[in-house]
Amino acid sequence: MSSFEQLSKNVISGNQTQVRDYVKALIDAGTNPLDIINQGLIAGMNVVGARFKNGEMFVPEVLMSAKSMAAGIEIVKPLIADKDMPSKGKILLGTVKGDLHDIGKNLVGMMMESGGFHVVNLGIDIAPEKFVAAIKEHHPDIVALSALLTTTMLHMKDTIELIKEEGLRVKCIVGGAPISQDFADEIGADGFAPDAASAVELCARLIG
Ligand code: B1M
Repeated sequence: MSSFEQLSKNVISGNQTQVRDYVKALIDAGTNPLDIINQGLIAGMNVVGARFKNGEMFVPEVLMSAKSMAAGIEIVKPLIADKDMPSKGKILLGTVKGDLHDIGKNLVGMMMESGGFHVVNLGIDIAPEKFVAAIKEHHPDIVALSALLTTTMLHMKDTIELIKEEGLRVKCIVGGAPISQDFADEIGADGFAPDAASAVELCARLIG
């Protein structure tokens, strides 16, 4: 098994210590840092995303994998100029107004980062005006809204409406346990993702 495969394997199993060790060994061997990210870390997370989607991996395991991936990235990042850091696009992520649930949203954020996107995570209880201000500050390609309550999901509509009223050209996607494709269509969202892995695929489709 190649060193890249061993690194991927440890990302999949969520072994942070081994991931750090393999990344350091690859760096010591003079490996291109971008290859470490693309062929080792991201390759591993791609497998995790697929297994999560198929119900072969569960939330705690995915979080361990995402943390392992982040531990590897931390070591490699200083070796890469910002301009070279692979980024498929910028995503602004937040849980909507009145909603304090963030476990799924953070999982989505980690998977997006692992998938090569730059993520600005605004946190929880984000009012439409705050999303608008953040879009003006960060100029994202996509705004990703999360809601876990049937009451707060209505604020997704308010948020999308305000973004449109302000004339901001950005794609809006929605997700969270009570959200459906029908609801997304009804409120004029550009997309809906039922889980973290699908959210990464959706972003790649919308940007690419
Ligand atoms: Co609350 N809660 N909660 N809660 N909570 C639910 C959601 C609930 C279904 C429980 C129940 O009654 N069975 C229910 C909602 C009912 C409804 O509206 N229909 C509920 C309620 C009622 C409440 C309170 C009102 C309870 C009260 O105070 N009376 C209150 C509301 C607080 C508020 O937000 N204002 C409340 C509070 C809390 C805690 C603070 C205690 C805690 C949150 C802690 C935290 O997040 N830091 C909590 C929790 C943990 C839950 C449950 C048990 C678990 C949620 C979770 O983290 N799931 C939940 C019941 C349940 O789901 N079994 C429940 C795991 C997570 C990985 O999944 O978040 O669905 P999920 O994310 C998935 C997908 O949905 C998707 O990808 C993720 C990964 O696959 N996804 C996206 C999510 N966001 C996305 C964004 C995207 C794309 C995909 O971007 C486009």
